[in-house]
Amino acid sequence: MKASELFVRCLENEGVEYMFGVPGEENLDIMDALIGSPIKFVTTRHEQGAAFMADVYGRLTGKAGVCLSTLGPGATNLVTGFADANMDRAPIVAIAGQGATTRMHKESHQVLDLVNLFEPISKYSVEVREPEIVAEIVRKAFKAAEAEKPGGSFIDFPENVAAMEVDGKEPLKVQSARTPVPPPDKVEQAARLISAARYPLVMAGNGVVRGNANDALVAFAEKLNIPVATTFMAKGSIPSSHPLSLGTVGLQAHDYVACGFDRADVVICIGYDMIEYHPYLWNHDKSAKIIHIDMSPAEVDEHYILECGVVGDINESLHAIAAVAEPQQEMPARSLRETIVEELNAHADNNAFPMTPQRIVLDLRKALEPDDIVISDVGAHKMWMARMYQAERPNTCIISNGFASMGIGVPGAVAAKLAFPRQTVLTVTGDAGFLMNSQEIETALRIGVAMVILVWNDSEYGLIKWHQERRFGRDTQIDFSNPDFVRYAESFGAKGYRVDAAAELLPVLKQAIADDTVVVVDCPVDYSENMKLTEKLGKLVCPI
Ligand SMILES: Cc1ncc(C[n+]2csc(CCOP(=O)(O)OP(=O)(O)O)c2C)c(N)n1
Ligand SMILES: [Mg+2]
Repeated sequence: MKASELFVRCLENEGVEYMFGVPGEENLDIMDALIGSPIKFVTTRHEQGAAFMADVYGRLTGKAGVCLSTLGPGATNLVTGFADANMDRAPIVAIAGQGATTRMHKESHQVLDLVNLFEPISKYSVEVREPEIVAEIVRKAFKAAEAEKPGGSFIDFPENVAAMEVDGKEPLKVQSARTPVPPPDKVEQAARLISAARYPLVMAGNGVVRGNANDALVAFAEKLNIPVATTFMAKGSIPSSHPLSLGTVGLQAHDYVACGFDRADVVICIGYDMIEYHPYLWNHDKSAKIIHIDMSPAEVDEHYILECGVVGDINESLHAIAAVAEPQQEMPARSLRETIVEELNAHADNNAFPMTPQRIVLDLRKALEPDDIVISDVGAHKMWMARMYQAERPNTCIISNGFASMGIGVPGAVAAKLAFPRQTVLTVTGDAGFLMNSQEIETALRIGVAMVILVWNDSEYGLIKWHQERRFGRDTQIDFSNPDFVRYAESFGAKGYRVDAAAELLPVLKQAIADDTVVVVDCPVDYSENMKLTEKLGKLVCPI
């Protein structure tokens, strides 16, 4: 068998369903070995699209998403999507063909040191130097990518090694380590702190979703009567409609939920990652007593000094602590929750056009079922989605908040629909982020994947304008003009609709979902709401 064939057998052994990528010269042997394999190859129109597809596939399934490129420019095009997965804790394995080992010691056409290029953005970056090590490398790459905290593995595969014969080797058994149970003394200490707390608050992060601890989180909160705020990447880990939910934290401005953190004496961080929401933003005076419950130890930060760290399986930790801690007699954040819910629904009947961000998010929620998946791109629209979209289930509102790269929306939606074909998949994107990877509309249509692309049209880099206005009171270099998005969609063979009045959005979204193909919805947005929010939150008097 050739090394490339063994390589593909190893990928099959890992349970790989899809491989996203662009064929090239230096991966000819790998592409050929895929013929007849149960692995479905999805040919994309840009390697960045392939990497974002692998990113979102990994985040939604917990199994590493796989992407492939050729050497040099193909591999550099993978970098952004790959780094996004790595910093968002999504398991991903990227493979690049490479020039032959006989020309890697000198200046040579398209040859770059890819192992070093990927080193700082991966957990494991390696070159296949000999055919005999293929099975070990593939197993190690998947193990590293999928182990807590998940991230990226990069495999550089020189073309002459891929073509070599290898005898007597086969894929290695897939084994995954179980997260150990937390130490009993730590459970007791956490329970004591919680029992003595006067105003405890939970901050749930993406670790809860990765650790499948959503039900345990809700049971913990209910048993102890403690309110829960989630980070952007943990939306839905407690249903937004739950009476103990305080919505989403992470907006840098002092939002309503931040009032809860101002008051809290004990903050219980569960699966929380400071990459999303820096502790100085919610523990500026370092007065909070922090309990860290996660699968891995806490990162070091002067604003994140622990009172108690409970490291182990999150389900086990939550059950064990809830069994012994004393519940709070009342939920002091009740009035805060009431204010937050009122704020979430305030624009339901706002007919202004261009539409307010708040009304767009509310109509979007009405158009989608609780299990449907929405993927946000990155921009001002992401802030509004994070703040206001009411997710009822985990992994139904995907937001990149580690690396936070524009361009994830369209390719991410392709992967989400492949992973969950029965759920409606919709991406919310800015007009700038949309054009960064809109070429993947062709991929989606070619492979028969339906999705709705809701473009918030402001002809600007809206988030940057928001920051410029906030900091300097004026803006610069953020305007651009857009193509006609309806005709652009139609030129691919997709459908396109333009929203011309606020009352049209909901029926247009319902129609777009029913169309069951790729549909672009062009929705003008009024971002004067951005600065209004900044001003309102600047003057916020806490309701508690
Ligand atoms: C790849 C990448 N480039 C630049 C940025 C910085 N950035 C964040 S949001 C943003 C503007 C996004 O504009 P648009 O997609 O139109 O969304 P809007 O803010 O208007 O909703 C920029 C340039 C980024 N996060 N990712
Ligand atoms: Mg924009």
